[in-house]
Parts: sequence; structure tokens; C-alpha cells
Amino acid sequence: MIKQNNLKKQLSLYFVMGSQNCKYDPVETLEKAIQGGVTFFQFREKGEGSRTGEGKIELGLQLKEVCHQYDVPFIVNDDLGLAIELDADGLHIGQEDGDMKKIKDSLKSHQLFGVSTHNVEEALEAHRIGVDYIGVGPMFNTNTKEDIEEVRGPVVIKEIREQLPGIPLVGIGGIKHNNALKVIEAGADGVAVISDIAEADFPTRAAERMLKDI
Ligand code: TZP
Ligand code: MG
Repeated sequence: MIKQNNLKKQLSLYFVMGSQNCKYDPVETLEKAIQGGVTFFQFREKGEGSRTGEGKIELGLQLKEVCHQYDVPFIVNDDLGLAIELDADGLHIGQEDGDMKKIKDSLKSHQLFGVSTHNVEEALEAHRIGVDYIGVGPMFNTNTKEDIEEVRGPVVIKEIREQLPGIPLVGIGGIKHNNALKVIEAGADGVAVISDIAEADFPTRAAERMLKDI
């Protein structure tokens, strides 16, 4: 059972990706990234070029296996059914992915629940529902996700941290090794990244470099 008290620490370097994000093979990319220090993983198989159906399930199972070899939690993005089917360690959803309370109640007790938010109001609502952690973005400009909200930056982390001192919090969006510290200094427990690691020639080094700078 991976649900545990040191969630804040486990969120330090949260790698999010699907095969569509990876320069090389996704399973190899994940293993190399974890060897570089990734502490948390979200399977986000979504958008152009992503796998569907059996191919998505098969990849999810392979990525979960890699995570568990290294004791890294395996989280599924968006899809409650897939999180249950893969017996993931958790589910992460956005504001548009359905009734937060109902989804939370459908998860097994060992499964973590994370929600993406963009402002204090959404964060307070997520906290009220009892999420395990909150994602906040976009921190900076990014080309990885098309439908992003306005970039307000790490100040949003600061605002949420003032209201919710104890909640596990990660920033996402355009985070690279040279701006990640701003997110941590604003009060985040960790940084969530896609392209900085998934598109790297050497994912191990990309993860190590990120950790060194936060
Ligand atoms: N949610 C807000 S921004 C974003 C997501 C999933 C994309 C983050 O990707 P990158 O490449 O780390 O900017
Ligand atoms: Mg979503």
C-alpha cells in the first residue's frame, strides 16, 4: 500500500507522461527517469499520437511494473475506469473530468486522489472534498498542453499555500531545471514535469539536474 504520510516528500519530482510525449520508448524513458530520481509518476496517455484501448492498457501495466520495481507511486490521469482496471496507486483529474466527490468515493481506500487547480477557489473546493494532493498550473508557458489557462505563475502557489498550509502541493507547466526553484520557493512541495524529462536525450540526467536545482 503506497498511500502514506510522506506524500509531500514523494511529490518532489513528479514525472507526468504518455507515449505521445516521449522522444524514446516510454518504458525505457520512465525507468531512466526514475533512476535519475523521479519520485512520483502519472500515466497521461492523451492527445495526438496517444494509444487507446488495449494498447493503452498494456502500456499502463508495463509502466506500473517499472514504478513498482522502484517503489514509485503509479497514478492514472483522467480515467477512473482505467485506474481501477490497472489497480493504480491513484487517480489524477482536472476540473472538467466529472464530479470530484463521486470520483473520490469510487476509488479504493489505498488509492490516492489528486486534482488540478488554477486558483485559490478551486484549491479550497478540492481540499473540502478531501483530495490527497493538489496540482497547480500552468506555472510558466508550455507547448505541451494546448488548452491551458492563463499563466499566473508561482504566485498562485503562494496564494494557495497561505490558505492551505498543510496540503501537499505541486506546480506544473513549463517547469525546467532553471525555473523550478521559483515554484518550490513559492511553497510547493514538488514540481510536475512532462517535456523536460520525456523529451530529453538523457532522462536520467534531466531528472538529476532538476532535483539538484530544487
Ligand atoms: N497541466 C498544466 S500544464 C501541463 C499540464 C498537464 C503540461 C506540462 O507539460 P510541460 O512539458 O512540463 O510544460
Ligand atoms: Mg484531465
